[in-house]
Amino acid sequence: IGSTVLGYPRIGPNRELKRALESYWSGSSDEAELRDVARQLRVGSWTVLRDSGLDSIPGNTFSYYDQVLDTAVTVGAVPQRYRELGLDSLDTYFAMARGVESTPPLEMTKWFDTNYHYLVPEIGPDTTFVLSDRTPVDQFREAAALGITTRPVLVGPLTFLLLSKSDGNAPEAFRPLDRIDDLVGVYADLLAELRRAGVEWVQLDEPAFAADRTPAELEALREAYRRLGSLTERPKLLVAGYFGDLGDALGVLASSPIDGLAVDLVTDPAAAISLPTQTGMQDKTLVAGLVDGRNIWRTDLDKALTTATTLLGSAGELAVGTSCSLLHVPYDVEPEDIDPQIKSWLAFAAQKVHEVVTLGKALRKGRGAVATDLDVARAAITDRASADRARDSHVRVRVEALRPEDARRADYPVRRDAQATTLGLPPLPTTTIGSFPQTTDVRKARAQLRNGSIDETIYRQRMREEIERVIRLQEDLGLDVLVHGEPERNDMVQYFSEYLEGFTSTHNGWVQSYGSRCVRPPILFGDVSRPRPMTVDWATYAQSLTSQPVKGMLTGPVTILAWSFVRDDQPLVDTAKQVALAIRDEVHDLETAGIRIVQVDEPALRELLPLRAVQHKEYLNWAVESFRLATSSAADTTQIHTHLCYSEFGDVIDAIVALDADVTSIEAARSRMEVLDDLNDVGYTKGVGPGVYDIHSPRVPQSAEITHLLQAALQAVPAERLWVNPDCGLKTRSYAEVEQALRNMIAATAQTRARLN
Ligand code: THG
Ligand code: ZN
Repeated sequence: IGSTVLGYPRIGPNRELKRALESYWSGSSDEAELRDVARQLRVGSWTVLRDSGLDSIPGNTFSYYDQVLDTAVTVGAVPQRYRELGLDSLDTYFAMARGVESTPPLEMTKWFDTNYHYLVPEIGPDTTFVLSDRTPVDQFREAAALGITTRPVLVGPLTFLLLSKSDGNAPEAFRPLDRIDDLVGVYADLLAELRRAGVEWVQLDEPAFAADRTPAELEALREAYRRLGSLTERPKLLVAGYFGDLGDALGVLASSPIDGLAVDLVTDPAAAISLPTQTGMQDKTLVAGLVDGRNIWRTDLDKALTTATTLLGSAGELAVGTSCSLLHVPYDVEPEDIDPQIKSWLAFAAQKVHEVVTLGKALRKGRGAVATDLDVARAAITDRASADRARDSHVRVRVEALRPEDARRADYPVRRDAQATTLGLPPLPTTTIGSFPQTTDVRKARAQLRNGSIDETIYRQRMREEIERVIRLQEDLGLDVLVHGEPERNDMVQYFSEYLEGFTSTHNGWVQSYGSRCVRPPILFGDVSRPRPMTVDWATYAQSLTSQPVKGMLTGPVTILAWSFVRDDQPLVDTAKQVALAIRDEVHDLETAGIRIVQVDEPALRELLPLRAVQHKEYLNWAVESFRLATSSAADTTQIHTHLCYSEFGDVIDAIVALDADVTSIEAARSRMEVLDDLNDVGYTKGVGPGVYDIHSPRVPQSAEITHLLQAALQAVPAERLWVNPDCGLKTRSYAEVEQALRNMIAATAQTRARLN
């Protein structure tokens, strides 16, 4: 294998796939046009990887939506409700991904602790596993026809089942993993077909073993690879475990009859020490994942080579690679117009491929063969390590001086009484989460500001007009706590990063989040501070228009970190404190400007939770502490809200209590208020706004439904503590839906209040 990468981005260097998909979905183009764009993207990636000099090129890394969904289709795990739609294969696939009028899509959730989302396969006792799609074979042939040999990448059978959920018909005790024997049979068929097509190596991704696994799951891993390894007709098997320490799975895989093992030495550097002691590696290829596939910093090639050298002799053959697929980084830093010094510290996918090639050559031919590349890399690493601009002594002094009491507010009853007096809200106060629909006018103004056809003054005027409209609408609807609607923000993390020192951003650094949706994570390169207020003008303008309280809207430190490329030269906890202080300054300025309620959102609180339970406590401690640091300067009379979404809260429920916000709004409509019982169980006694309708659906809830939910909520929470709000921001909805839904929400609240008396 020599040198390789475990995967490559697929959305297109200029998001060609996004455009082609959205055009196909809207009916503006046909299947042939979409397939043509897809083929060009594959050819483009293979060509780039071949020309870069990699020894082994990953194949089957293209996907129209998601690689887990692709795997489900390949093995025949298409639930009956999608088959019944009678659509052709591509549209059945998109129905599973996006839903159709009559049938909602598969559930979507986070791919481990990344910002990528996969579709959750549904597996039951009756799922018929059968090789149903030959895309991996076809794509191998497509590349081969161009003279390019690829190594097809598949989601491994264990990871596939461990990420699946039981389908609706499965008995309580059923686990998708119960079906491993049948599934391995289909993988055996696929491997045989790949072999017959001429495939030499396949890569089976098993990142599920970087998380805690039971002995039974490890046994299933051993048995599956014993079976696959024993097949007579198969390519060589490279199993890739990444995103962390493989624990006991490392030994299981090392002793399995597979041909290669890829390990992530970036998240688990200690594996470099344990690998040489593993029995079974002597007849295998070890792919040392030394180049970070998830972050955008240049690799310290000297250090990587030193690690690689210690591994020489610990395996039958040593190769170098990325820690994981490059799906999680943008394509190319070259065209970016980033400050040249910072740019010299960065490596996106194309640059990382070059790093891997350089490391491979250095190992094979000696450092002298790549002396220039090593010199350039060394200079950049040294420059970054000593760069003044990455350090701000004011920030450091301020962090050093922090005392525990800086992250503590007065006791809740004191705050509650003070806030009751200043705010004078009715029982069951109504509010929204913060954003209102982004109209075409608002988007247009932002685009015009970017391309210079309007100036800052006109832009701000347009935003003010929008804010005034949103305030009047909320007054008309009769909401109690108003918001300015956030017309000035596209992505909240992007918005804040543009104001903060220590961040830079890209023009085209898109990373796939799910399907055709992408994010452009800001790059956090240095000490963080807030030179000037970020939201105060908008919030105070909104407040000047109304006598109702207007909530200030901020994003919390954990979420800012989770959705940025963070520095790797200091612990995340140190960066979190700096970001927390910047938010703290903003909370203070909002308060001084007369804003009486400030919401600090932490939708990504669950997302950064480590894959291993032993690390949860340490993470949750600093995550909670940074939120409290951001919010604890607030006066007793200032009400702090937070909002959480996108997740199951079970693992972080104690942390929600520890955040010590005065009011927490939380996704709940779909789970029928169960989260309130969970909060009671852990002793939560503050304000809570369980979302009373699901904003992710275009469906407008009737007021009777909301009344029902409020009645259910009142079983768990007394009226003094209960807030009424949708379950997330309204940015992605239309005004027609939002107005009607909020009217119904207000009507339901009025009815419920009347019954209280
Ligand atoms: N911001 C960031 N990360 C996130 C979210 C976010 N990660 C988790 C979750 N939310 C992911 N969800 C989305 C939802 C919508 C889009 C992206 C991620 C989206 N993106 C636009 C697109 O692809 O067309 C581009 C947006 C832009 O122009 O900036 O719609 O909210 N950071
Ligand atoms: Zn939300």
